[in-house]
Amino acid sequence: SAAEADTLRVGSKRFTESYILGEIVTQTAAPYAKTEHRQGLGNTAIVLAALRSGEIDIYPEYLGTIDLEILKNHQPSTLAQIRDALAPLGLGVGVPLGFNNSYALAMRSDARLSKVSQLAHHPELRLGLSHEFLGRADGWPGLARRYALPQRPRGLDHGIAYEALNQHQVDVIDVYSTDARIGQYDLRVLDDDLHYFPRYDAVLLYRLDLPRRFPAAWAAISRLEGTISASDMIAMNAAVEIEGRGFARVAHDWLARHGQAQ
Ligand code: PBE
Repeated sequence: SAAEADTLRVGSKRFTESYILGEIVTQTAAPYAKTEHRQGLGNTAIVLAALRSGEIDIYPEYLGTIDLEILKNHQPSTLAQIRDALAPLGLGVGVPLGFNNSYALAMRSDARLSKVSQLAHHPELRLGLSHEFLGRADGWPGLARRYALPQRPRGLDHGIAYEALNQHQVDVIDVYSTDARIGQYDLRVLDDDLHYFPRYDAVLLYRLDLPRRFPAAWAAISRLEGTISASDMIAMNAAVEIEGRGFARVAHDWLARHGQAQ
C-alpha cells in the first residue's frame, strides 16, 4: 500500500533501540510534517520490504546490516559503494547518528573464556542465539565457519536471551553492544579475535523521494547526525528495559536535553 502522500511514515524494527530511534526521528520531524511511527514492524527483511513498497519512508538501520545482510556483500564496502548499490532500489542512506551497535557473543560474568576463538575448544557450551542472528548472512553460519565452532545453537527471542543466560538455561548468547542488560548483568563480552563482525554504525535508511517530499522535516532529521553517543543509547535502552519507561517518553526526554532547538 502506497504511503499517504502527505504523511511522513517512520518505521522501526522489533527491538527496544529501534523503537526509541524511530521515536526520535518521528518527534524530530513532527513540527514540520504530518508524521506516523509504525513501530516494531518486524525483522530487517520485513521493515526493508515496507520501505521498498512505500509503506514507510524511513527507518533506523545499521551500516553492517545494510552492507552484508540487505545488499548481500561478502566484504565490508565503503559508504560510497553502499550508496551506489542502494540508489537503483530508490533508497538512500545517511545521517550517521554517532554510535556503533555491533553484534557480539556474551557469557555470564563468571565465565572463564575471554575470546570467541576459545569457544572452538568447548563443544559442551550451550549457545542460545536470536532467530535473526541464526539466519543472517553476517550471523551464525559465517561465525561458525570463521571460528570452526562445533556447537549446535538453539533459537531464542532476543528479548528473553538475557534471562535464559542468567538462569543457566544457556551459556552463550548473542548481544547487541548497546544493550543495557550487558552492564546490568555485568556480562563477559567475548573478544571477536578473528574480526568477524563489521561495524554497525547506526544510520537512517530512507526512500530517495523523502527529502524532496518533506524538505523541512528532512533538514531537521539531518541535524541528528553525530548527536547520539553509545553511552546515550545505552542509557536510553536502560530507561526502557530496566526502568520500564515508554519509548516515546525516553525519546522526548533525550530530544529535550540533546536535540536541536525547534
Ligand atoms: N543490531 C546489532 C543490528 C545488527 C547488529 C541488532 C543493532 C541489526 O541489524 O539490527
